[in-house]
Amino acid sequence: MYILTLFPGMFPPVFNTSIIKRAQEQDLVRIRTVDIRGFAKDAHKTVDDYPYGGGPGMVLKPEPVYEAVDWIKQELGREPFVVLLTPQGRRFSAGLARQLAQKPDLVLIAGHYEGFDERIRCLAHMEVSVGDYVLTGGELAAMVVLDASIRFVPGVLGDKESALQDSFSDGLLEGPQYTRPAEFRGMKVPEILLAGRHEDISRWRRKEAIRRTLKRRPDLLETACLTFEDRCLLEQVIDEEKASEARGDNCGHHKTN
Ligand code: 6GU
Repeated sequence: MYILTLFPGMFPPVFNTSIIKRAQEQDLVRIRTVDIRGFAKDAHKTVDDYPYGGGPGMVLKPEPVYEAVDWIKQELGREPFVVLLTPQGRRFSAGLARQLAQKPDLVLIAGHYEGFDERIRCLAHMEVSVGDYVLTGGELAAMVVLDASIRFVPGVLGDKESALQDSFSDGLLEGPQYTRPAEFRGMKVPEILLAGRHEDISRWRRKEAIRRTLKRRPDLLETACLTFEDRCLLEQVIDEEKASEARGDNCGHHKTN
């Protein structure tokens, strides 16, 4: 995976830490940052210029970006899948992360400044945005895309951490988790988790995942993959929540927002 950027210095602290570091050490992924400025032709290493027609800010020039992508293609000897990071792109998601993780060669282009020359878009197979807000540059977005995608590369996470158990992988949020102590400042861990009946625990976890999704992201339930049993749990949760609302409780030890 290649990241084209004007600020390669932003990446090492992120990539040389934790899971991404381990994935590189195990040769499961190879990440290289490519400094766009290195492909500027003139003595001043110019990568941006004034917009034609006037207006504020600077625009990223096309030549160095094209040159950089050409150089990557030559090095690879194959056509990479090129992603342009822009707030105008397709909204990033777990599904897209999974798709990108399957690409053998990925190039992420992180623009900066007010914008980039429109002709840079022609280089990209896909434009991706990480959300409806504007960042000062595509670097943080590239880190988000890379981090979320790497988790779907086989072997990067252990079985226990598997991305397939995460929030969103089956369209649901994860339920609550606890560790010791069993009681902390009056807040108790649910009895069922302490009792050690594994079937009950699995069922409770699934039910609480459904409850959490219903309360926080009901929109996700419309597209989630729910089994018949899940739908029964959902019915139960809806009834329980109605009853709880009628009683006016604030659901256990968590403060409601
Ligand atoms: Cl990909 N880039 C920038 N600069 N801002 C963004 C974004 C990307 N996604 C959301 N905001």
